[in-house]
Amino acid sequence: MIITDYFRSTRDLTWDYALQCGVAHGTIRLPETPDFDPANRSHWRAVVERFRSAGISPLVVEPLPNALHDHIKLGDARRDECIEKALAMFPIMEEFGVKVLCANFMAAIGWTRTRQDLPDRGGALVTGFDEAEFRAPEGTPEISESTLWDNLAVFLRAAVPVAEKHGVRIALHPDDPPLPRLGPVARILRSAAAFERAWALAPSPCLGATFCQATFAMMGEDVYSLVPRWRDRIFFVHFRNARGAAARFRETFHDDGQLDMARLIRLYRECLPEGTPIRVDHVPAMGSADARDGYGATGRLFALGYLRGLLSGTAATPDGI
Ligand SMILES: [Mn+2]
Repeated sequence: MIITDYFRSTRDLTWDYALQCGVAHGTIRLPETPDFDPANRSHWRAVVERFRSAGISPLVVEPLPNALHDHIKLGDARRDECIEKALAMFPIMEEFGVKVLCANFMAAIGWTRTRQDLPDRGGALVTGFDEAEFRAPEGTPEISESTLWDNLAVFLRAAVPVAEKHGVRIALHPDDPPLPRLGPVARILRSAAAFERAWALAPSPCLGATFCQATFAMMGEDVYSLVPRWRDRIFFVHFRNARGAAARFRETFHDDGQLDMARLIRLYRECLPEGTPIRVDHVPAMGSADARDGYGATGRLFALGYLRGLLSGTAATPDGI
């Protein structure tokens, strides 16, 4: 496995913390500002060089920039121009050695929590979701399941052949929470069977999954049997723990949820290629200054150390990761 961390594209404290934890590879979020064109090679070069000069090699892009993907997911009037721009990213990713695109297909409402202040051990705070408390934002459009499947098919049939030509792998991220709908919006990537249906839309060795392990667990899937079954499909791992089920769950410290994290790491070691990128996901807020959205800088330190410890404890060689 290759440890990455999730980085915004301009340097902040998380870059320093990750470097201090020995992270040398990045899952990067591209700038979502009007002056950044994801189809422009020199715009990419500036971002990639900023990372490389800090000692971080970008390996994964997450997500597909929302300015493009929102239109693709909704299938609106701007869909085709946005797909063209998305396709133009693949040769650029190839040139810069960015091997994986992590893309979700949650339309209108992205990953969602109803609470960011659930007390956890020692006064740490975690996020949680309870369907009974969820209210869709005013003006959220109505989107049906069949429309979403159609829109996903249009995207994948256009994108997958181009990604394959350039050696880029598209790793679909599950819907979080993995419910049939959130208010007026249907959700489709909410079971293992749905992933297999999605892959059949554009069959290719370059189309697979981001194994956001706790999301699959909240679906009620047996994550321990999915890893060997999807050994050729898991291109990227989100290392995350939680307690509950799709309609009501909470995040936890990485050592404290319902998933057997050591067993999962052993399975990744056994089943996945050595260079598979992994990153920690959704951490508790530790200390009053830490962000409460699951992406706090301090909370990541424990998660990163825990991940590195498990990887070191299962390494083929004492110094390997
Ligand atoms: Mn995830």
